Amino acid sequence: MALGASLDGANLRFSATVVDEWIRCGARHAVISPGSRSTPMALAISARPEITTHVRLDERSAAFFALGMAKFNKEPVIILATSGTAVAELIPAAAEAYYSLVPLIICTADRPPELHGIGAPQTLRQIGPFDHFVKEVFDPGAPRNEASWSWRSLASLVYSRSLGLRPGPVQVNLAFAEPLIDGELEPIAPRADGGAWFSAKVHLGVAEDDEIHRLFDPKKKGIFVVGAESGADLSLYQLAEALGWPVLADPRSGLITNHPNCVRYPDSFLRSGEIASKLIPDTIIRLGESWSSKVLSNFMASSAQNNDALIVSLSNRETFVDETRTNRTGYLLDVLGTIKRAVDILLGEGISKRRHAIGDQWLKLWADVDGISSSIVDEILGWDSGGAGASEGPMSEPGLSRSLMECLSSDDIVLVASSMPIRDLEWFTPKKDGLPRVLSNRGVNGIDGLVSTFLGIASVNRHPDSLSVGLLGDLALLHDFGSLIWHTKSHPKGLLVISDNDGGAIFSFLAQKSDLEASRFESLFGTPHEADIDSLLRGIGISTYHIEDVADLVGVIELARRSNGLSIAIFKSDRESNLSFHQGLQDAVIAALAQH
Ligand SMILES: Cc1ncc(C[n+]2csc(CCOP(=O)(O)OP(=O)(O)O)c2C)c(N)n1
Repeated sequence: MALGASLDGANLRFSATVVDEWIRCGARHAVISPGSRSTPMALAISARPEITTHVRLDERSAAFFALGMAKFNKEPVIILATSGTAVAELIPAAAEAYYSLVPLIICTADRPPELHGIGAPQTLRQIGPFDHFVKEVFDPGAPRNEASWSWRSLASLVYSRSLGLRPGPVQVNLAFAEPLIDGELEPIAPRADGGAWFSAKVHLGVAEDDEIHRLFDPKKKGIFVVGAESGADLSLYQLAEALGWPVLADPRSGLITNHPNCVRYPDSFLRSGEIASKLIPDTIIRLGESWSSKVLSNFMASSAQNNDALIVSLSNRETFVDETRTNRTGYLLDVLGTIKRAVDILLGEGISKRRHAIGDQWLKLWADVDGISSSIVDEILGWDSGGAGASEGPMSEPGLSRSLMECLSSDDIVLVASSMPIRDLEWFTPKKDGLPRVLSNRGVNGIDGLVSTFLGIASVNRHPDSLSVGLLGDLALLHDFGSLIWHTKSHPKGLLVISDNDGGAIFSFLAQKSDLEASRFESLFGTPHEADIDSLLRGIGISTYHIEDVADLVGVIELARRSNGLSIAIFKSDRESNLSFHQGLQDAVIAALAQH
């Protein structure tokens, strides 16, 4: 059916072909923000039932929403925005996606070249705004039927470039000449077998056996430090067991377990210089992204600088974390295959039996201080790891993070904000099996776009037994409050937990807090918001729950599980007591360690 005055039909035929090809590549979700110039692509996307089309007015929210979906599914999501400032609104999410290696296909509708530089409305230079935040910019120019032979190749190349060894955003600038609706949405023919026109395959190798012997030397005192997206799985513990090395795993790694080699509280016990000096390793094997703990990264750096520890990163993505510039080698390889091969080699050689003299003592040193730290953290946060569960009483911010991890299951998912929540979660998540999956926007650590990222995650988390939970500060909520005002009746099922300490608690932990006079600190850093969050939410039809203790949290989680929509729970805290609570907790751990 003709959709409008027919010219040569290239706009719609091009758009229909590109979308058809993306579907053949695997695309399942698109987020569209309204605008006129993007019409051909908006019509092409929304015409296809294989793609779930999400419409979001605010492009900044739209892009973060797409980011959340892409993070959750680890597959590219299409974003479509119109020309002009709409394009610039996509930059924050593109930056986060670029640095956290999340695939996005960012389509920016544009006017054709002849309308640039002459004062045409809503027209700006669209090649360049993303600068370093996209892997590649595709600018095929206004669609021409003579170039239709290239359209499927273009689309599949765009898709595959968003993936690969370094997934990330790509931009496709779509110049459309008028009439925008110029014919029919009829794609040109696909490949005869119906498959994608082009796909890129990546095959990473396993480390050579002699390399494995050098890396995983049971005569050495080694540690594994594991963060998000490590490429490893629980078989790492077989290797750690064979070597007698501890595994320092953060909640985002998905590798915290009850295994004896799992070490959970390095941020607490490495604050003691005396303890840290006894734990200096010969070898540090880093897997995945960095932790937020400065204590841990300083420990690794000083082990390398002062004691010649060898730091090696293993990665199956084209990126190596090295926040203190102390890595000696980075290996781009099949991480899991290498771990499994190392286990075979070490067990085959009976290494695990021979290493006892070093390995057992070395592991015991770590396990002992971790155990002492654990008992103090448990006691102060009111949790009995022995099985009695939570004690009664008011909760702290660390207690909130800890309790959340205790109360959720491995089917659930948590998006954690990059201010205090990620630190509390990293530092106080218990050592136990069956923890939820944890995601965060740690590419560039923005406190922006977190509500939209959460809504994106929740909207694709369709597992009936899974609850999506977001743990955010009050400023992060208010920063992205606009995302909540749309589609309030169709928000996805999920629970947002807001730690409301009336401002940015994280700044209380910095030197600015002690160096500046209180009023200056408050106005520049603490930034109390003076907003009545309950009323704001009520105003858009969302009622809130309040959490004061673990029982409240358990109740709210149960309600959220039964609800089909968005639940928001607020935990009222204050920044001063949060600071002293943290200090008291760390002091208590150090004091307990000193007694042993
Ligand atoms: C987009 C952006 N702007 C500013 C910052 C700097 N910043 C880091 S944390 C923070 C305050 C966060 O406050 P809140 O969300 O309430 O969390 P809390 O610190 O209380 O845990 C700010 C402004 C940032 N990371 N990202």
